[in-house]
Amino acid sequence: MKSTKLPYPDQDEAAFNIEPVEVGLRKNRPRSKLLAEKQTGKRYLGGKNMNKFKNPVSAGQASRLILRHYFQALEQAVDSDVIIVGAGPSGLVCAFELGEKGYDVTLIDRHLVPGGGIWGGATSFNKVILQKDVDNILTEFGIPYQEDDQALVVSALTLASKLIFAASSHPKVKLFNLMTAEDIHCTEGKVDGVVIISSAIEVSGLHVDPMVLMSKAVLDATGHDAVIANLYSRRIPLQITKESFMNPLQGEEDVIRNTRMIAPGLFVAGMAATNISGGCRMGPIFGGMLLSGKKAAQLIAEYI
Ligand code: 48H
Repeated sequence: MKSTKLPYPDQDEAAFNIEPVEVGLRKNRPRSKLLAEKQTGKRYLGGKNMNKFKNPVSAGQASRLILRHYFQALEQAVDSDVIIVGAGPSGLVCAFELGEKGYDVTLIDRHLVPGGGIWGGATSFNKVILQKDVDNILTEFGIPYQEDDQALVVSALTLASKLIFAASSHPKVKLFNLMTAEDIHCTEGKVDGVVIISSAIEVSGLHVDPMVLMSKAVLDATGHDAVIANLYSRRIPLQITKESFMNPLQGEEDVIRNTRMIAPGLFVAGMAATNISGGCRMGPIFGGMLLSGKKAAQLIAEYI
């Protein structure tokens, strides 16, 4: 094997990975690293010092920081402008849009991984289809797409992760996963809060009391189950018509039309809107979900 003199005192072969490197392209890499890469034709990852942290974090420090920051966020969520229940496509888009408008948004989802029904595409084939009309929304969220046969094709994984990233990293949005909405708070007929419980407690069936987050408006974006709308209707009956047959051409327009306020302070979007107003199903076509989230944000902003 050809021996090469490397420019670092603590150099060792293990510091180089096996991928060939296009030397000279990474202009802002230090000259000495570039030289090392040029000599070996491999990416320089660092010397023996890689085995040590300059700023180690202890277990106690990690626990303290997690508790401090999580409960700081949860305490702020006790009073927010809008609570969105369900972080599927419609809820995520609505949360981001309201955050962009300057509202304090609390977004909760009962599952470990938000994203709702996006991840699996259609029957686990992880692509989703959108109308060309929503190319500007995909661009807004930095989601790459391919145009084919007069429609847009997107990776379900990219769509889910980009929407989650946009909402969860927005400074005005607080996203809590593993948090279940089990009831609603109502004052003089107006919905103004959500009763929450840790999903772990809900799943375990333990007898533990929940607590309440308050807001000026609540969005039911819980998908097919329309959980919040049904909780309301159990006390003050709404005229609820379950979703109709699969018909994407109609269903995609139904979901936008049915995105609305259904009781004072209570809004519906996405499949929840379809599932209380008798709209058609639409399968793996997602343009309507994104537009429903946008419309909900606009209606809620006008209301509060
Ligand atoms: C907290 C809850 C609770 C609760 C549920 O189903 P989703 O993806 O919702 P939408 O409406 O934004 O998108 C629908 C779309 O994914 C879909 O299913 C389509 C297009 N189907 C077409 C067809 O023909 O079937 O997400 C809802 C989210 C989920 O992440 C749930 O975990 C969450 O709501 N959720 N969160 N408390 N009680 N119930």
